[in-house]
Amino acid sequence: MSDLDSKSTPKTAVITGASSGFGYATAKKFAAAGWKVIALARRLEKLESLKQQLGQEVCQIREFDVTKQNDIDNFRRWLADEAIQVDLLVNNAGLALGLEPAHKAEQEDWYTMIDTNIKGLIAMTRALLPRMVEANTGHIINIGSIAGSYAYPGGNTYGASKAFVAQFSLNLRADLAGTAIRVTNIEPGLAETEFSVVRFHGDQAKADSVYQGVQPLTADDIAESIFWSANLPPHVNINRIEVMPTCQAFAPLTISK
Ligand code: NDP
Ligand code: 8X3
Repeated sequence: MSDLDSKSTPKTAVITGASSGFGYATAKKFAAAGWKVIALARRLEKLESLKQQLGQEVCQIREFDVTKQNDIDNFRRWLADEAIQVDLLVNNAGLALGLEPAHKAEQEDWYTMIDTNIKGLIAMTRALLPRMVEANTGHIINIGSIAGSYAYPGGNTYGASKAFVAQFSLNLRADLAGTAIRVTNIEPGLAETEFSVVRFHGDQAKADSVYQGVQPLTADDIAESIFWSANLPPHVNINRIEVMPTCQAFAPLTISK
């Protein structure tokens, strides 16, 4: 392929959790810049509306659950059958469930977070990485969280799952040394999406109160960080980006008397 051809071939991004929040905004951002987007999530009707906005030439959608190995295997086979080379995998699908202290938290919620934020993310990576390595091109952008670095009450398993994402991202870099594959972990702080509605099991009023009186990050702010990381020259690897709204900072350590 000549330089001219490679410049005119649109790149392809696979985005998990593209039905709302960061994933949705990221799909729109990349599509506007001429990328092809493969948008994955469980809620097909939300993906349909994304596809309608972006056009079917640009956006392919798939009802997809990152916790289902079958969905991942079928997707990997489909990519190979269609000879689609993935330039960017955004491992964004994830969730927090509950904000109770550990001794009151629902164990099922913990398992769901582990299945989605950890097992889903590693399974997607394991499925798509071999063809990236084979072609010696590609980029994996994981969506971690500041909760993976800083403990807060009720963060328990959610924060731990994002700490996993941080270390897994670094370890991927170690394994991929000598290849052209890039790995980035983006660690947002408070951002207004469906995140809190999900965390509080559909309690919209409780979710709204999280963002009342402050200016949180927006999904577009994070899409911008993802886009910037992905569009730097190939010799530049952003290892991690920690991004908070200005209104958020660090609590002092607690001393109980
Ligand atoms: P949203 O709830 O708006 O979006 C989460 C997305 O993940 C949805 O598209 C949802 O789609 C998808 N998803 C959840 N479970 C699954 C699953 N099993 N399979 C496939 N898709 C799934 O929240 P955000 O956009 O805020 O969250 C995106 C990521 O950012 C998450 O990993 C979250 O932990 C992280 N994050 C969020 C922050 C915030 O304050 N908002 C801050 C730091 C990190 P569907 O339900 O249709 O499957
Ligand atoms: C979500 C960010 O600060 O709500 O990952 O834990 S925070």
